[in-house]
Amino acid sequence: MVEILITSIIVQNSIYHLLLQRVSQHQKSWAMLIDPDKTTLQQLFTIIEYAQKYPPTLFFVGSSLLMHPENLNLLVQELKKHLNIPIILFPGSYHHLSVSADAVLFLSLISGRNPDFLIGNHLLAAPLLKKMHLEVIPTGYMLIDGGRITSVAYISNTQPLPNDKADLAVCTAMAGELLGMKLIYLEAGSGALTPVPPAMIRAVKENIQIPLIVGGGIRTTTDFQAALQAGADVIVTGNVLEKNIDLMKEFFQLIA
Ligand code: 1GP
Repeated sequence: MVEILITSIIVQNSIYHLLLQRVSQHQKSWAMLIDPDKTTLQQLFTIIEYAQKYPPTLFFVGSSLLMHPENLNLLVQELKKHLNIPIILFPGSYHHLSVSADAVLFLSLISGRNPDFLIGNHLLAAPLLKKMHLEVIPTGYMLIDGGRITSVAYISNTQPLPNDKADLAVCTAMAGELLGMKLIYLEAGSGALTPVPPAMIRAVKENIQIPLIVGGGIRTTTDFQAALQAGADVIVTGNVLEKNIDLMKEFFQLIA
Protein backbone atom coordinates (compact mmCIF):
# COMPACT_ATOMS: atom_id res chain seq x y z
CA MET A 1 0.00 0.00 0.00
CA VAL A 2 2.73 2.43 1.08
CA GLU A 3 4.69 1.40 -1.98
CA ILE A 4 1.72 2.14 -4.25
CA LEU A 5 1.32 5.53 -2.63
CA ILE A 6 5.01 6.38 -3.06
CA THR A 7 4.92 5.27 -6.70
CA SER A 8 1.89 7.41 -7.38
CA ILE A 9 3.51 10.45 -5.71
CA ILE A 10 6.61 9.97 -7.86
CA VAL A 11 4.47 9.65 -11.00
CA GLN A 12 2.52 12.80 -10.06
CA ASN A 13 5.78 14.68 -9.72
CA SER A 14 7.30 13.34 -12.89
CA ILE A 15 8.26 15.50 -15.83
CA TYR A 16 6.07 13.36 -18.03
CA HIS A 17 3.14 14.11 -15.77
CA LEU A 18 3.95 17.81 -16.02
CA LEU A 19 3.82 17.53 -19.81
CA LEU A 20 0.52 15.65 -19.74
CA GLN A 21 -0.90 18.29 -17.45
CA ARG A 22 0.21 21.10 -19.73
CA VAL A 23 -1.29 19.34 -22.76
CA SER A 24 -4.60 18.81 -20.97
CA GLN A 25 -4.67 22.50 -20.06
CA HIS A 26 -3.85 23.46 -23.70
CA GLN A 27 -0.59 25.00 -22.57
CA LYS A 28 2.18 24.78 -25.13
CA SER A 29 5.79 24.04 -24.17
CA TRP A 30 9.16 25.11 -25.44
CA ALA A 31 12.31 23.02 -25.02
CA MET A 32 15.61 24.79 -25.50
CA LEU A 33 18.23 22.37 -26.76
CA ILE A 34 21.79 22.88 -25.56
CA ASP A 35 24.61 21.06 -27.28
CA PRO A 36 27.36 20.30 -24.73
CA ASP A 37 30.00 20.19 -27.47
CA LYS A 38 29.20 23.64 -28.80
CA THR A 39 28.49 25.58 -25.62
CA THR A 40 31.33 27.37 -23.86
CA LEU A 41 31.08 28.29 -20.19
CA GLN A 42 30.69 31.92 -21.16
CA GLN A 43 27.78 31.07 -23.48
CA LEU A 44 26.23 28.95 -20.75
CA PHE A 45 26.25 31.89 -18.34
CA THR A 46 24.55 34.03 -20.97
CA ILE A 47 21.91 31.32 -21.48
CA ILE A 48 21.35 31.17 -17.71
CA GLU A 49 20.98 34.94 -17.52
CA TYR A 50 18.41 34.95 -20.34
CA ALA A 51 16.59 31.91 -18.95
CA GLN A 52 16.08 33.74 -15.66
CA LYS A 53 14.06 36.33 -17.61
CA TYR A 54 12.61 34.20 -20.40
CA PRO A 55 12.53 30.62 -19.11
CA PRO A 56 11.93 27.77 -21.54
CA THR A 57 9.57 25.09 -20.20
CA LEU A 58 12.34 22.50 -20.44
CA PHE A 59 15.98 22.15 -21.32
CA PHE A 60 17.04 19.36 -23.63
CA VAL A 61 20.74 18.59 -23.39
CA GLY A 62 22.50 16.42 -25.94
CA SER A 63 23.79 15.98 -29.46
CA SER A 64 24.38 13.28 -32.05
CA LEU A 65 28.08 13.25 -31.27
CA LEU A 66 29.71 13.89 -27.92
CA MET A 67 33.29 14.94 -28.42
CA HIS A 68 33.65 16.30 -24.88
CA PRO A 69 31.69 13.98 -22.57
CA GLU A 70 33.08 15.80 -19.51
CA ASN A 71 31.10 18.89 -20.57
CA LEU A 72 27.77 17.11 -20.29
CA ASN A 73 27.79 16.74 -16.50
CA LEU A 74 29.28 20.18 -15.95
CA LEU A 75 26.66 21.81 -18.11
CA VAL A 76 23.77 20.00 -16.43
CA GLN A 77 25.08 20.80 -12.96
CA GLU A 78 25.57 24.45 -13.78
CA LEU A 79 22.01 24.75 -15.16
CA LYS A 80 20.69 23.03 -12.01
CA LYS A 81 22.65 25.33 -9.75
CA HIS A 82 21.09 28.50 -11.17
CA LEU A 83 17.68 27.56 -12.54
CA ASN A 84 14.65 25.57 -11.60
CA ILE A 85 13.81 24.26 -15.06
CA PRO A 86 13.59 20.50 -15.76
CA ILE A 87 16.59 19.13 -17.64
CA ILE A 88 15.98 16.26 -20.04
CA LEU A 89 18.80 14.38 -21.69
CA PHE A 90 18.47 14.03 -25.46
CA PRO A 91 21.12 11.39 -26.08
CA GLY A 92 22.74 10.51 -29.37
CA SER A 93 24.09 7.29 -27.93
CA TYR A 94 23.74 4.98 -24.91
CA HIS A 95 26.54 6.57 -22.93
CA HIS A 96 25.40 10.19 -23.28
CA LEU A 97 24.00 10.16 -19.75
CA SER A 98 24.33 12.34 -16.67
CA VAL A 99 23.05 11.47 -13.19
CA SER A 100 22.48 15.14 -12.49
CA ALA A 101 19.71 15.52 -15.10
CA ASP A 102 16.03 15.00 -14.27
CA ALA A 103 14.97 12.73 -17.10
CA VAL A 104 16.08 11.12 -20.33
CA LEU A 105 14.28 10.69 -23.61
CA PHE A 106 14.68 6.97 -24.26
CA LEU A 107 14.62 7.43 -28.01
CA SER A 108 13.75 4.66 -30.40
CA LEU A 109 14.26 5.78 -34.00
CA ILE A 110 11.03 4.27 -35.30
CA SER A 111 11.22 5.95 -38.71
CA GLY A 112 14.43 4.03 -39.41
CA ARG A 113 15.34 0.41 -39.92
CA ASN A 114 18.64 0.39 -38.12
CA PRO A 115 18.38 -2.02 -35.17
CA ASP A 116 21.14 -0.18 -33.27
CA PHE A 117 18.85 2.84 -32.90
CA LEU A 118 15.67 0.83 -32.43
CA ILE A 119 16.90 -1.43 -29.62
CA GLY A 120 20.72 -1.85 -29.71
CA ASN A 121 21.73 1.27 -27.80
CA HIS A 122 18.86 0.66 -25.41
CA LEU A 123 20.08 -2.63 -24.07
CA LEU A 124 23.50 -1.08 -23.50
CA ALA A 125 21.91 1.86 -21.68
CA ALA A 126 19.45 -0.24 -19.64
CA PRO A 127 21.82 -1.36 -16.84
CA LEU A 128 23.18 2.18 -16.52
CA LEU A 129 19.69 3.66 -16.34
CA LYS A 130 18.56 1.11 -13.76
CA LYS A 131 21.27 2.41 -11.44
CA MET A 132 20.55 6.09 -12.04
CA HIS A 133 17.62 7.97 -10.58
CA LEU A 134 16.65 9.43 -13.90
CA GLU A 135 13.09 9.47 -15.13
CA VAL A 136 13.07 7.45 -18.34
CA ILE A 137 10.58 8.58 -20.99
CA PRO A 138 10.14 6.14 -23.89
CA THR A 139 9.95 8.24 -27.03
CA GLY A 140 9.12 7.30 -30.61
CA TYR A 141 11.66 9.37 -32.53
CA MET A 142 10.90 10.03 -36.20
CA LEU A 143 13.32 11.60 -38.60
CA ILE A 144 11.62 13.65 -41.32
CA ASP A 145 13.37 14.90 -44.43
CA GLY A 146 14.48 18.49 -43.79
CA GLY A 147 16.11 19.14 -47.16
CA ARG A 148 19.66 18.11 -46.33
CA ILE A 149 21.63 15.28 -44.76
CA THR A 150 21.69 16.07 -41.06
CA SER A 151 24.00 14.62 -38.39
CA VAL A 152 21.25 12.41 -37.02
CA ALA A 153 20.58 10.92 -40.48
CA TYR A 154 24.27 10.35 -41.11
CA ILE A 155 25.09 8.89 -37.72
CA SER A 156 22.00 6.73 -37.42
CA ASN A 157 22.48 5.58 -41.00
CA THR A 158 18.74 5.77 -41.58
CA GLN A 159 16.62 7.25 -44.29
CA PRO A 160 14.34 10.10 -43.22
CA LEU A 161 10.65 9.88 -43.92
CA PRO A 162 9.71 11.94 -47.03
CA ASN A 163 8.18 15.19 -45.80
CA ASP A 164 5.23 15.01 -48.19
CA LYS A 165 4.12 11.60 -46.95
CA ALA A 166 1.97 12.50 -43.97
CA ASP A 167 0.24 9.11 -44.14
CA LEU A 168 3.56 7.31 -43.56
CA ALA A 169 4.27 9.59 -40.62
CA VAL A 170 0.80 9.00 -39.16
CA CYS A 171 1.11 5.20 -39.36
CA THR A 172 4.62 5.28 -37.87
CA ALA A 173 3.48 7.50 -34.99
CA MET A 174 0.40 5.34 -34.37
CA ALA A 175 2.61 2.23 -34.29
CA GLY A 176 4.92 3.97 -31.79
CA GLU A 177 1.97 4.80 -29.55
CA LEU A 178 0.65 1.23 -29.76
CA LEU A 179 4.10 -0.06 -28.83
CA GLY A 180 3.84 1.94 -25.61
CA MET A 181 5.88 5.04 -26.39
CA LYS A 182 4.96 7.98 -24.14
CA LEU A 183 5.91 10.71 -26.59
CA ILE A 184 6.25 11.10 -30.35
CA TYR A 185 9.05 13.34 -31.57
CA LEU A 186 9.02 14.59 -35.18
CA GLU A 187 12.59 15.63 -35.98
CA ALA A 188 13.76 17.39 -39.15
CA GLY A 189 17.32 17.25 -37.78
CA SER A 190 19.47 19.99 -36.38
CA GLY A 191 20.12 22.65 -39.02
CA ALA A 192 17.41 21.29 -41.32
CA LEU A 193 16.70 23.59 -44.24
CA THR A 194 12.97 23.11 -43.79
CA PRO A 195 11.18 22.27 -40.54
CA VAL A 196 8.60 19.48 -40.33
CA PRO A 197 5.66 20.65 -42.50
CA PRO A 198 2.58 21.83 -40.57
CA ALA A 199 0.35 19.47 -42.60
CA MET A 200 2.34 16.49 -41.31
CA ILE A 201 2.29 17.78 -37.72
CA ARG A 202 -1.48 18.24 -37.93
CA ALA A 203 -2.08 14.76 -39.38
CA VAL A 204 0.07 13.07 -36.72
CA LYS A 205 -1.48 15.06 -33.87
CA GLU A 206 -4.99 14.11 -34.98
CA ASN A 207 -4.13 10.43 -34.79
CA ILE A 208 -2.30 10.05 -31.48
CA GLN A 209 -3.23 10.72 -27.87
CA ILE A 210 0.29 11.11 -26.45
CA PRO A 211 2.14 14.47 -26.49
CA LEU A 212 3.85 15.51 -29.71
CA ILE A 213 7.31 17.11 -29.84
CA VAL A 214 8.52 18.86 -33.00
CA GLY A 215 12.01 20.17 -33.73
CA GLY A 216 14.69 20.75 -36.31
CA GLY A 217 15.18 23.81 -38.50
CA ILE A 218 12.91 26.10 -36.47
CA ARG A 219 14.58 29.49 -36.89
CA THR A 220 11.86 32.12 -36.70
CA THR A 221 8.82 32.94 -34.63
CA THR A 222 6.79 32.20 -37.78
CA ASP A 223 8.17 28.62 -37.93
CA PHE A 224 7.60 28.26 -34.21
CA GLN A 225 4.02 29.50 -34.38
CA ALA A 226 3.21 27.40 -37.46
CA ALA A 227 4.28 24.24 -35.62
CA LEU A 228 2.29 25.23 -32.53
CA GLN A 229 -0.83 25.99 -34.55
CA ALA A 230 -0.53 22.69 -36.41
CA GLY A 231 -0.74 20.89 -33.06
CA ALA A 232 2.79 20.42 -31.68
CA ASP A 233 2.75 20.30 -27.89
CA VAL A 234 6.47 20.93 -27.44
CA ILE A 235 8.68 22.90 -29.81
CA VAL A 236 12.43 22.31 -29.72
CA THR A 237 14.87 25.01 -30.76
CA GLY A 238 18.64 24.53 -30.93
CA ASN A 239 20.96 26.11 -33.49
CA VAL A 240 19.19 29.41 -33.92
CA LEU A 241 19.70 30.42 -30.29
CA GLU A 242 23.42 29.72 -30.58
CA LYS A 243 23.42 32.49 -33.19
CA ASN A 244 20.81 34.84 -31.78
CA ILE A 245 20.11 34.49 -28.09
CA ASP A 246 17.69 37.44 -28.18
CA LEU A 247 15.15 35.14 -29.82
CA MET A 248 14.67 33.52 -26.40
CA LYS A 249 12.45 36.45 -25.45
CA GLU A 250 10.26 35.97 -28.51
CA PHE A 251 9.97 32.19 -28.11
CA PHE A 252 9.13 32.67 -24.45
CA GLN A 253 6.35 35.10 -25.37
CA LEU A 254 4.86 32.58 -27.80
CA ILE A 255 4.24 30.03 -25.05
CA ALA A 256 3.56 32.43 -22.15
C1 1GP B 1 15.83 19.35 -32.11
O1 1GP B 1 17.54 18.66 -33.54
C2 1GP B 1 16.64 19.68 -33.24
O2 1GP B 1 14.78 18.56 -32.50
C3 1GP B 1 17.32 21.00 -33.09
O3 1GP B 1 17.32 21.51 -34.36
O4 1GP B 1 19.27 23.00 -34.11
O5 1GP B 1 17.81 23.08 -36.15
O6 1GP B 1 16.96 23.92 -33.93
P1 1GP B 1 17.87 22.97 -34.66
